[in-house]
Amino acid sequence: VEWNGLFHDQGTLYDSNPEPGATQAVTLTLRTFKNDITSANIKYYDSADGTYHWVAMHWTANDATGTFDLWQGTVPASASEKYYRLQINDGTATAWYNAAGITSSEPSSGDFYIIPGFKTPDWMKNGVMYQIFPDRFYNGDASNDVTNGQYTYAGCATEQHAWDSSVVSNVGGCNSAVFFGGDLAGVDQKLGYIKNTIGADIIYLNPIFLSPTNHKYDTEDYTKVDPAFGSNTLLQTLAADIHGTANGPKGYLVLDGVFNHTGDTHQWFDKYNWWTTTGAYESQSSPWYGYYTFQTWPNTYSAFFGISSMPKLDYGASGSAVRNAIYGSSTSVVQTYLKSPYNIDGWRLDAAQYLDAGGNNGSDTTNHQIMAELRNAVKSVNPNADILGEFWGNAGPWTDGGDQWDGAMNYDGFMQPVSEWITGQDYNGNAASIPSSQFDSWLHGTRANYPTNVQQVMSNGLGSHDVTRFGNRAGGDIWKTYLALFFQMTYVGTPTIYYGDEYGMQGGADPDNRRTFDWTVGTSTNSAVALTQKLVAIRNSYPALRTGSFLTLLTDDTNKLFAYGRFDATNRIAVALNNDSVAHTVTIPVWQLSVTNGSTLTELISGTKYTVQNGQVSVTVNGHYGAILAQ
Ligand code: ARE
Ligand code: CA
Repeated sequence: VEWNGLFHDQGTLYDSNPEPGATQAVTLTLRTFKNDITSANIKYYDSADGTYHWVAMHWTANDATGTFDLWQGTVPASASEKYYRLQINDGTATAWYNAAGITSSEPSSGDFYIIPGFKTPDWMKNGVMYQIFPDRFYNGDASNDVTNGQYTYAGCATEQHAWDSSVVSNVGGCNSAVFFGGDLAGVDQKLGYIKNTIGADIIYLNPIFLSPTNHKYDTEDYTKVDPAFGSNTLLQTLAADIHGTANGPKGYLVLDGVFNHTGDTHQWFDKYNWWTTTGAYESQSSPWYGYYTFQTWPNTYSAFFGISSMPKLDYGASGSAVRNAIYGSSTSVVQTYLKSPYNIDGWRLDAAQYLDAGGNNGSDTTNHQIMAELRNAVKSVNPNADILGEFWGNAGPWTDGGDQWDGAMNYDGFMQPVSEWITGQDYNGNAASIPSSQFDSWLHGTRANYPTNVQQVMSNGLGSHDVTRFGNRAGGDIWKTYLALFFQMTYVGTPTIYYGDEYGMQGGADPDNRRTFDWTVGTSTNSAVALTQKLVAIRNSYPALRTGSFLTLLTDDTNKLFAYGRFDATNRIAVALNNDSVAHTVTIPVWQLSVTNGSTLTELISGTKYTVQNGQVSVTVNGHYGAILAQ
């Protein structure tokens, strides 16, 4: 079997029903070199009966260029989850093909998924997300700025702003110097920048509810937007403006759901007796005593990473008061903001792996049950709402059953490999470098962790508020940002721009990764912003870049090159990336995309046209730059 001719994935060219319902059969297509094989089979595991089933594939057609044969077989409809691999025979040898790759002996993991009834939001598949740390983006209303002493807070720790050593202030918010005045009015006023200049349509806001810190991960009141950020009415206005088309395309709003823990100033806990009611810390007969886990009341209790200002919620059993308050009832936090008059479009679930009963940090079995209940609650209010989990490794246990999250922040399958390949550092800024071939195999392996519709809604960022800035890791070399943008906007998953990354903002670890947005740099005349705009526009105009198949075309470790195809029934696109600091001519085997000799491919940034010869095109790509060739 000639492995180089084999291809199958769950793009629409090779899968008749990427998100099937329980009554829809799925016809799968396998591509092989013409006349290469004698038979092929789908071998699938059906969770309904716990056994493997075989479906013989049959020859159906040739591709348009006559290079390939197409074989098909159909997995019958049913409601049960299935996993499949393909067995391919040429009379002498056998090859196996699944999401993890091609092998000569049968694989034991990495199969493709069929999960009837599991849909991830189309707007997330097709969108570009812009992540904002609200205090640092834009001050749209100076009248709500935090003043000295406004927040009294017992958990003050000194924070030094690495970018300006004259500013030494407190994470706890004891001092106004740590607040920079950014707010929801600021986001609203800059929608034109986000939607038109960048072209992003999904806005993800770090926490916005009342809390004494600038990051607001220690919630004091889920029912109130922090007054330094605005008001609940302003949140409604912002959501409506994001949804509207006055500033660009219709948009979507995702909020940060911090539900593993509250702040210690929350009414339910009330460590400092700020509330007239009695919190769990104040009395064992508090109505909320059972909301937390005390080892020795009141001072020893389960908390996020042992940080006492973040006491962990105890989710108890199904139907518990905490479950109802957070997501289970129609007046719960989760449901309230999904409904009118807010109508937010999704929740990013903070520290989602730890939610549980009894303060065990997710090590008991309740976490997945809680997540499944939370999904049901979210989807019952809005079936198109997105659930984006925060997890730093393989999030498969929360996505692959189709019953918990839609997707996750893609630290493991995007941010880390991109960082190591392009900057030679991991996302924490430590030396770590990988060649192109390893970059490719890392990506392949992490894609295989997820069903295709999950891959397509993974949040792919170059950085976040928890890691060093990409611009820092790139040593201030803006060309590395250019290259990263080429990849981000042409890869599988929702591109997520952490505010400022579009112009290579500098900054080390938390809190230095949360510098204020520089509005003199972040303009359409900035070269990186202008490139972002172009690349986002390209992504937005080619569905193949969002939901098309992905096929590696070449890796070259010596010249630091990587090329791949994104294609569907309408377009065939080849992307070439040059991770070297000097220009290289890349000869791309576009025959792999069934592009015919003599046909023309257009490079979408420059407009240059290339003619396909011998199944290839040769393109000269600048150092730390890319080329996108489309037909
Ligand atoms: C603040 C200071 C820090 C200081 C810390 C402790 O800024 O410098 O070290 O306090 O005193 C929020 C704020 C932070 C704040 C923190 C604690 O944003 O600024 O730190 O609260 O008050 C793990 C968790 C993951 C978590 C990351 C940070 O699994 O959930 O650590 N991320 C979320 C948010 C954060 C937020 C919180 C959780 C708390 O995105 O912004 O912090 O609500 C590996 C592991 C991961 C681990 C990761 C990073 O890869 O696999 O599990 O993530 O490393 O450590
Ligand atoms: Ca303000």
